Amino acid sequence: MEKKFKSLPEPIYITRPLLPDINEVSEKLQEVWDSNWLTNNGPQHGLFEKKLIDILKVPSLSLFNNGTIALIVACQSLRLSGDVITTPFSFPATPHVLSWNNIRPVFCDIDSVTFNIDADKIESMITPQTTGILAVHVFGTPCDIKKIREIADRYGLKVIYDAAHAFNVEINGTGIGNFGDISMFSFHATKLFHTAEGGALTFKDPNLKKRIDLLKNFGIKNEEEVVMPGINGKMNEIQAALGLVLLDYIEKEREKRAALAGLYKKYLADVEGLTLSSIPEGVKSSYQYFVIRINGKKFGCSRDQVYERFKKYNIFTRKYFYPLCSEYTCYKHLPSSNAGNLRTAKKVVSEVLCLPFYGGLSEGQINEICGILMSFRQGGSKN
Ligand code: T4K
Repeated sequence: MEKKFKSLPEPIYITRPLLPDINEVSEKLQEVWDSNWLTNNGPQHGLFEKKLIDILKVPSLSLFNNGTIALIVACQSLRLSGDVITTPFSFPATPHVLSWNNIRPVFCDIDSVTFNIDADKIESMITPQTTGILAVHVFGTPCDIKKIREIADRYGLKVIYDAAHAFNVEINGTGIGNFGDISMFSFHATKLFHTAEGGALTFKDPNLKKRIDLLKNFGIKNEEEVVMPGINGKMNEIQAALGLVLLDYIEKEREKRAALAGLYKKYLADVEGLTLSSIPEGVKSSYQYFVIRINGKKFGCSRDQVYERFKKYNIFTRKYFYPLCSEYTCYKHLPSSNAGNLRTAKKVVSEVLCLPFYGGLSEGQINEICGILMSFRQGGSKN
C-alpha cells in the first residue's frame, strides 16, 4: 500500500504564513511613508492597539516586537523573582524568559488530555521561593484557568499565561487574554495571525499599562527622566501596518482551517492508535495546529517513524515540543527536571505530532497526507 504514493513534487510544511494581497500592503505602507514615522508609538501602532483590544475583548493591551521580549517584560512588570512554576512541554521561549529574569523555572507535569500544566500538581510544587505560575495554553487549548486562579489566590502568586498559540481564543465568549495577571500573544509569521515578528501583552490592571510601556521603551519617562532599566521591546509601524491589513483575513483563514480540521477528522477518526486534537466545549479555537497523538504499538508505527517516513514524501510534520524544556542542557540539572516528576510529559512528548495545517492546503493535499499516514500503518514496523 505504501508504494501507491509518490514523493510530492513540492514540499508541504507544517505551516505557511498567511499573506495578504500585496497591493493592500503597499497602500498601507504608503500611509506609513506619508507619515514619515517608522516606530516609537506611531499612528499605525495606536490604531492597531485599539483594534486588537476590540478583537481580543480585553481591557488593556501593549504591543511588542516579538512574543519573547513581551514575556520577559511581563515577568519584570510583575516583579517576579525566586522560583516560578511552569510547564516543560513548550517552546524554549517559555522557560528562557524566566532565566533572563534570574528566575529559576520549576517544571510541573502536564495533563495527558490538554497537554497543559496539570493544575492538580501545581500546589505540591509551591515553596516559600515561589512567586508565580507561568502556564502555557499549549496549541491554543485553554489551561484550567479556574483552578490555577484559586491556587494563585490562596498562595499570593502571580499568574502569567503564555498564549502564544491562542490568538482570539474565547471561553464562553470571554477573550482568553482576560485570565491571569498578564497574557502574552505571539504574532510570529507561523501563527494564525501575525505581523512577521511581533506580540502583545494583555492585562486587566490599568496601572500595569504604564509600567509595561515604560519597560518596553528603555524606562524612558520623558526626555530627562529614565525611571527603570527597560529594554527595547517596541513594535514598529511596518509590523503594525501588516497586522492591520491581516486582521481582515483571519476569519476566512479560521474558516478554512476549521474545514481542514474537519477533513483530518473524517479521514483519521476511529483509527486505532491515533488520538486527534479536539476543541473543548464552549471554546472558540485559534486553529493554530492540528495535533495527533500516536500510540506506536496500536498504530503499528511510532511517532518518530511517522515523522521520518513523512519526510521521504516531502511532507514536513513537527514534533512540537520535543525535547521537553526540562531536558535542555541548561535545565536538566534542576531538581524539578527529574523524569520521575514529569511522567506524563515524557510520554506525551514522545507521541505527539503536528500535521501540516494552514488555509492554503487543499482538500486533495489533506487526503494525500492522510493516505500516506495510513500506508505507514499498513507498512507495520518497517523503516
Ligand atoms: N511561547 C510559545 C509557547 C511559543 O510557541 C512561542 C513561539 C513563543 C513563546 C515565542 O514567541 P515569539 O518570540 O516567536 O513571538 C516557530 C516560531 O518561530 C515560533 O514563534 C513559535 N513559537 C514556534 C512554535 O514555531 P520554529 O523554530 O519551529 O520555526 P521554523 O522556522 O522552523 O518554521 C516552521 C515552518 O514554518 C517551516 O518549516 C516553514 C514554515 N515557515 C516559517 C517561516 C518563519 C514559512 O513557510 N515561512 C516563514 O517565514 O519556531
